[in-house]
Amino acid sequence: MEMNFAGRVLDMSRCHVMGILNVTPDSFSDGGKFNAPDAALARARQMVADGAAFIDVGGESTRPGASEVSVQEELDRVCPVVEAIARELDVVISVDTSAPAVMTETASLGAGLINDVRALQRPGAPEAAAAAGIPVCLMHIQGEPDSMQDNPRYRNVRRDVSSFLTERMRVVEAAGVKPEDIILDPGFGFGKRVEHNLALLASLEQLHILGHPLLVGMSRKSMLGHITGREVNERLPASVAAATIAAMKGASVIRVHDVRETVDAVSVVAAMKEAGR
Ligand code: 7PM
Repeated sequence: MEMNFAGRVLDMSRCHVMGILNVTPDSFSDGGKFNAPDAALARARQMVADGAAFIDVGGESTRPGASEVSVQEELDRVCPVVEAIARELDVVISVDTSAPAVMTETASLGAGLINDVRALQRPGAPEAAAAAGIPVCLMHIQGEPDSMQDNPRYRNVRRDVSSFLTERMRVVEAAGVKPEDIILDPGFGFGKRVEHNLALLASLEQLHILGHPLLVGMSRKSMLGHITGREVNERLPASVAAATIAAMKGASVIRVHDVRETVDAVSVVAAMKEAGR
C-alpha cells in the first residue's frame, strides 16, 4: 500500500506523523513570529528532526469565525515557505488550501500533497488537483469553517461522513484525480459535536472499508478540551492518547502540533503491531 507524493514514496500500511506549520499572522500568540519564511523553515527543520514525514503548510486560518484571506495573500504566505522546505528538507510538503491557484502554484514548487478541508468543493479545485498530479486528502466537513459549529446535525454521523466522502471521491475522480492518489479524513471538529467526533473515532475502521489510507487530526482540538476540561495549551497528553487510538485503528497519517511526542506514541503502536504479525 504505497503512495507517491511528488517522488517521495511512503508505505501507507504504516502510520506517519504530519507536523502542522501555520503561516497565518494570527497563528502564534507572539503576533506572527513564524510568518517570516526563515522562522517557518526553522520550525519545519525541527519537526523533521523530530520524525515528521509530512509538514502541513497552511496560510488560510480555518478557525471558526476567521476572516477569509485573498488568494494572493495566501500565495504570498505559503509559496516562499514551500519553496524553502522543498529546497532543504527531506519531507513531504502538504499544503492546507482550498484555492485552485494555490494548489497549482505550490505543486510546481515541490508540494507533495493537497490537504483541502473543503474536499475540493471550490469551483475548479478538482481540475487543479488532477492537473497538479499529486495526492489529495479529502476531508469531511459539514458547512463552512466560519459557521460549521453553530448547530451540527446528523441522521447518522458515520453513514453521513462515509457518503459525503464517497460522493467527493466520485467527483474528483471524474475530474481526473487517480483513485490511488486519494487519502480520506473524517474531519474531527469540522461541523461536529463531541459525541459525533467520538462516534467517528470509535468506528474509524469503518472508513477503511472505502479502501483508502486515512488521515486524522485531533491535536489540541476542543473535543479533547470537553473530555479533559483542559485549556488548549494543556492538551498534549490527551492529544497523544487520541493519536495512539488512531494509530491502533489503522490511521496512516496523524496531523499534530507536537511531533516528537506523537512519533514516540506511534512507534509504540508500530512495535506492538510488528510483534503481533
Ligand atoms: C481552528 C479550527 C484552527 C480548526 C485550526 C483548526 C484538520 C486539517 C485542520 C484535520 C485535515 C486544527 C484545525 N484540521 N486538515 N486542518 N484534518 N486533513 O485544529 O483534522 O488544526 S485546522
